[in-house]
Amino acid sequence: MSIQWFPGHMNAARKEAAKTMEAIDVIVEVLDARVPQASCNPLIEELRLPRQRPCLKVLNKADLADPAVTKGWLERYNQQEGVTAVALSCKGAGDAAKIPRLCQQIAPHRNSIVKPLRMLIMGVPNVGKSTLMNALLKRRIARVGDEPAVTKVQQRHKLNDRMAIIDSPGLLWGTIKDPQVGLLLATINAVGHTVVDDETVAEFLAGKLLERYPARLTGRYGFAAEGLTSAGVIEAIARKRGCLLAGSGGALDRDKAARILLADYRDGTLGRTSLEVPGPEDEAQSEPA
Ligand SMILES: Nc1nc2c(ncn2[C@@H]2O[C@H](COP(=O)(O)OP(=O)(O)OP(=O)(O)O)[C@@H](O)[C@H]2O)c(=O)[nH]1
Ligand SMILES: [Mg+2]
Repeated sequence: MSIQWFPGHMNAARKEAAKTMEAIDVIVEVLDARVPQASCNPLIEELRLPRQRPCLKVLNKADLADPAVTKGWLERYNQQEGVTAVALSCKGAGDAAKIPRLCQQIAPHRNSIVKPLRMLIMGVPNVGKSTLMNALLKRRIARVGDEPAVTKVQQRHKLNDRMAIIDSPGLLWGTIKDPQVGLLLATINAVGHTVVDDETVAEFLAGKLLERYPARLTGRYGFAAEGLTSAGVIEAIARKRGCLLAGSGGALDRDKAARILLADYRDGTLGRTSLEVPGPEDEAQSEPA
């Protein structure tokens, strides 16, 4: 199953990003710390490498990820040429304030009124780009929300006389061929709801949780996870939460149970989890844009 979600504004945003990239100094690539590799958009590399723009990878939502795994990802990314990586949470007071300092280190020659430091925030949808910009500006300027494609056009703001920041719309790439990547992106709510249904995503997530964090399922919903399949997890949630289809004589409402699991995962109710771990097989993503 490949996922294709590239609404019209994304096409425009891709062109706009290519143009903006000519006149900026550092790309601030926001990733979701729970799925750092799946949320690395190959399109960003494709745009920035020919222009030799350095990149600060921000593993955002670190408050929702497993800290030990995040550390491993930081080590990996910090070894990449032209890349500096940092983990943070925009929910943490003052965490975002590290960003201008790090960008300044990456582009030390841009530090005056004549040559201000220009930072372009990019990333897949819903990773917290606009939240990060608002945190830096210490004002709620950009609209944010836990759904993909909240931001539709770029927004440029001055941080001070020597620094400017641009927020941009979340970008995906043409066709996400690797089903694992597509489902991880859908799990973090980065993909439009029209292209993948909640039950498929929730079953995928249940499989990941069974593999890595089965005790969280037991702790939250009160069933023994041992021996369950991912479809069995959705059914067990439906039973425990009394999700029944109206007028069906007691058939389980799997869709409702799926939405419960996804909501609990996305808002951190199931605890801190990392759905991808750095391993030899997770070398740089090679999906063509
Ligand atoms: N737990 C947690 N939630 C965050 C963090 N940063 C952002 N969020 C939440 O993530 C959701 C998406 O935030 P946005 O800032 O709208 O994301 P975006 O990347 O601008 O999304 P698009 O404009 O749709 O591409 C919102 O519900 C934010 O409150 C974080 O560090 N931790
Ligand atoms: Mg946004």
